Amino acid sequence: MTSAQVNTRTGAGGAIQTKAELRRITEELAMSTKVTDMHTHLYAAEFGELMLWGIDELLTYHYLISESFRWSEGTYEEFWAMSKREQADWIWNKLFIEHSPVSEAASGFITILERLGLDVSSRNLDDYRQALASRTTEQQIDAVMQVSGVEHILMTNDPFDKVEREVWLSGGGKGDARFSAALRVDSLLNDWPFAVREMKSLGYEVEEAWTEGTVTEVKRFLGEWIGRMDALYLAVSMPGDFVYPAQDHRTRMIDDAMIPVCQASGIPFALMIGVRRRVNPELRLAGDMSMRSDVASVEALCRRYPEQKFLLTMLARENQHELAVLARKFRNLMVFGCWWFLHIESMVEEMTRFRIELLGTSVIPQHSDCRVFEQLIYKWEHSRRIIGRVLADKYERLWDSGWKVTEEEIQRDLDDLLNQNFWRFLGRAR
Ligand code: FIX
Ligand code: ZN
Repeated sequence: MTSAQVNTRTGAGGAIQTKAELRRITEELAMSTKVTDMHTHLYAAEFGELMLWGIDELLTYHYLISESFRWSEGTYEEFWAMSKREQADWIWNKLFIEHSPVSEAASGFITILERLGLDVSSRNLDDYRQALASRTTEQQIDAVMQVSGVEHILMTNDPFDKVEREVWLSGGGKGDARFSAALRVDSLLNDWPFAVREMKSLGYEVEEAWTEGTVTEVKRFLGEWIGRMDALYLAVSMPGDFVYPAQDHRTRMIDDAMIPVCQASGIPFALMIGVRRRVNPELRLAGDMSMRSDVASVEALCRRYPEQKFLLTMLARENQHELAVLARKFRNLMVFGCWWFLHIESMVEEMTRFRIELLGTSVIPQHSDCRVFEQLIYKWEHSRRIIGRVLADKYERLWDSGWKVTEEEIQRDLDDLLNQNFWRFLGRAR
């Protein structure tokens, strides 16, 4: 923001006159500051079918699928046999018509409709479908980024996904400067036999035994894909029982291959810890559960590799405070986001509050984890409101003691939280 813009908000001189004005400005800037969304499952338009958007994709979001089944006595097979449009109709009836859409994900859909200028009061799903039908993917990306104030999006990129791999191997994937890649390596750590088969089929000479040759080839695989994607970080999600160090495959993979490659490429390693996959396999993607994790394993990694940066989020509420305390001890640790089941207003409020109380503004308070493009609208709007409120409370406390933050300082702090902390941690300050 330029100082000219700053002055229009506060009047002459840019000084904030009252506590009410301090709160208003903070909350307004929290809503309008541009965001870097550092973990999503969104794609640029050139990824074709992987780029999900529109009413039916929104309604069949896996968060809403699991919520709908709470109201159903039908079989899972019946649901999965339906077309996407039928599934969307079914979910709409269960969560929006037969019951009120008060959950975070359901109310988020209403926020999206409203911000897209659709008549929420009509409750006419076909009208909503119709209204979006004439848009192109590119137009919708532009419109949603504009409405949500999201300026830059990190994708989640998996070379073992056939559709995605073709885009990268044909030289695509980097055509839209608003999107960057993150190399996702879950199966290398969590399903090694599968990863071996996949890497072999791509021409890497690996075997299940942890031989010197395999280590060399895994490093070559990681290095080549980081280069091909210009990946900004290496990422993995881990179950809560991940322990480091241990006499196991994960520790060998991290020590011998992943950390050396991250260091050679100068990129952080992002760990998302605390997911128990498929506790109800019938729900497919919606069947994952949260699980408490071992913060001491993160401590061991940060201590052992002080030159390596770690981006860290955990899924269990019970781990959050300890993780924030750990970030006070290790500057190579950046805590980020309120992940998945924590991305609900009460948890965002609680976590944002104590993270700021423990770490000041040196944290990345949120990422969206969106899978469907328009979700950027609600996920960021709901979180921005909370971040603004928490920050305003803290500035008011300072005001009472005679420390008056200026509008420029508020803008700087919000820019750090929503944008710069990520880029600075990467060593790519913008
Ligand atoms: O592992 C992840 O990146 C998770 O965020 C996803 O697997 C999960 O399905 C999700 O969409 C959570 O928001
Ligand atoms: Zn995710």
